Amino acid sequence: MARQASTAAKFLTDHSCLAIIAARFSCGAPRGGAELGPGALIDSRIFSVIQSKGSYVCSFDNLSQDKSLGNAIESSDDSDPDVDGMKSPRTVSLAAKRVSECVYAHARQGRFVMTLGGDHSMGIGTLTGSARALRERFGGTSAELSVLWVDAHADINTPETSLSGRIHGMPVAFASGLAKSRGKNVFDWITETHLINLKKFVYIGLRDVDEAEENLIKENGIKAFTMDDVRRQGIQTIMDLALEYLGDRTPIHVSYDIDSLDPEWAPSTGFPVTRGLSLEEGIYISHRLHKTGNLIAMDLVEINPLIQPSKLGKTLESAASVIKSALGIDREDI
Ligand SMILES: [Mn+2]
Repeated sequence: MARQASTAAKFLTDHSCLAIIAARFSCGAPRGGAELGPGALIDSRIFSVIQSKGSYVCSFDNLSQDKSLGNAIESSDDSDPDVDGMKSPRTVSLAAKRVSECVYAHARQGRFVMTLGGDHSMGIGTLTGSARALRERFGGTSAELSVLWVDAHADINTPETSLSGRIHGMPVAFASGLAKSRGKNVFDWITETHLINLKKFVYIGLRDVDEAEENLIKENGIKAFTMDDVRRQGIQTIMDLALEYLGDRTPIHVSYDIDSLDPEWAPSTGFPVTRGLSLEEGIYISHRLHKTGNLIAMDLVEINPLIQPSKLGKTLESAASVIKSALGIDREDI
């Protein structure tokens, strides 16, 4: 019998189950490798450690580009031509839909859902899956989803503002409805019930944001703490402010891009940016989220084992520390 997690999670009902979704996709990114991230993390045996601590029983779902998308859509340019500048739009849409359905199925049962990426376009799937499950479980706005997006990048471009057309830079736009469906098989599965509320959304760690993204953040009144803010005020104050902004009675989904950490701590990622969070700061964010008792889901994305492979071990260790802390393991006394 599994022991209950140390801080009772208020919005979970199945406290003993940790639903792990391996989102082995890189179709939203300009190069491959991120699809290998979930396997590398699982092989590092972090989840065996988590199970051995007795707090959770882990279940695994494997979603992958090869197997789950099958022959339905080939990701080659020929069979999945650009739509409004977006690259591989149907492939990414279908992958995100599968992630969304999988997250939803677990979250609907009141389980903690941990999605391992994969590129960050899968955030479209994770956030929409959580938002839909919570609307069904609690109805209306009484327990509307809050999101903490921990990332060097804002990932809020729309197809119109994106310079690259890569959907891993657009998940916040699609999950919030800022970017809409582009016709058949291009995010047409996203309905009102899937959408997150940008008034209940906070960024931490930003330091590489396009001008268009800055405008979108301002126009939509989104709470954003940059790395300059973290350096000026300290991570403790930033977390105080972030949690105060989101409020006490709200389920929280954290979407954690490993590139929020400084490349010193997480070199094996596609778009590293200097001046990032220290590992200690990254762990502190998770720790504070755990302590709220409101955390219901976590994404840990953008580990790319093909980049700086000799430093993959360090990247995985950092990711494991951040994950364990979010689950209340090993960091009880910070
Ligand atoms: Mn990201």
